[in-house]
Amino acid sequence: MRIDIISIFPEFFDVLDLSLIGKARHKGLLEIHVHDLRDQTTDRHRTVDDTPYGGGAGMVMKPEPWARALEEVASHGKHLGYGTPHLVIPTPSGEVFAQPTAAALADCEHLVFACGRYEGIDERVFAWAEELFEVHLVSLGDYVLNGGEVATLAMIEAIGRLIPGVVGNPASLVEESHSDGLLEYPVYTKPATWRGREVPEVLLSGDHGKVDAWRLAQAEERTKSRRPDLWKTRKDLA
Ligand code: 6GU
Repeated sequence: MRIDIISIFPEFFDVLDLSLIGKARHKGLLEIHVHDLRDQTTDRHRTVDDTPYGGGAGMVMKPEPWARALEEVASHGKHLGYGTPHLVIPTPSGEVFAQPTAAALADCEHLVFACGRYEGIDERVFAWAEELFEVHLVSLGDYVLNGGEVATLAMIEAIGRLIPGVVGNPASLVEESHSDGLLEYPVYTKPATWRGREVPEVLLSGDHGKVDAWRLAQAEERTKSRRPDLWKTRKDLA
């Protein structure tokens, strides 16, 4: 997979050299390129924002630097032989990003992340971009970040770990929270008694059938109490 990231803070993405994602890049499973939006400006101050039409607080990102940056990455991807690129625009007014979103994006050959700042990007850019990309406006949840950079890092981690070969043991992808609409069951390691607290007896029994049943019951109990929204969806589907 190839990922292009466009941002006015390219240094934000230095952390993508670390850990599993860093290793995946090293192994050639994942290619990530970061672009400075300001390289697409033509004025002396490298201006990317301007005041909003209609008035109001804050600034809006100008459309032209975005169009140039997006054209450049789309045309480069096409030149390299990738299929239609998918453009992900992190925004609190997007659709909520969840595990199925990560799984769908993990199947794409070419992803582009457009990190907005300030009050957002001129709305006309989104419809314009539909001519070159499949466009996804995506939110991490109901809270506000200062820009798309941190959201992009979170999404790249969620997507990247689903690419075959990135996570060492593929079985760990199957058992974790959200892979089946349930939160993950509680886990324990040695010692069996720690500061007066015991590991649940069933986990020491060696009876795999009983262990599986206990884990499922724990996952269900947890989902019911911590995430009644997920629990309801699961019951409605059943
Ligand atoms: Cl994707 N972007 C921003 N700026 N804020 C957010 C978000 C995204 N998701 C939740 N809050």
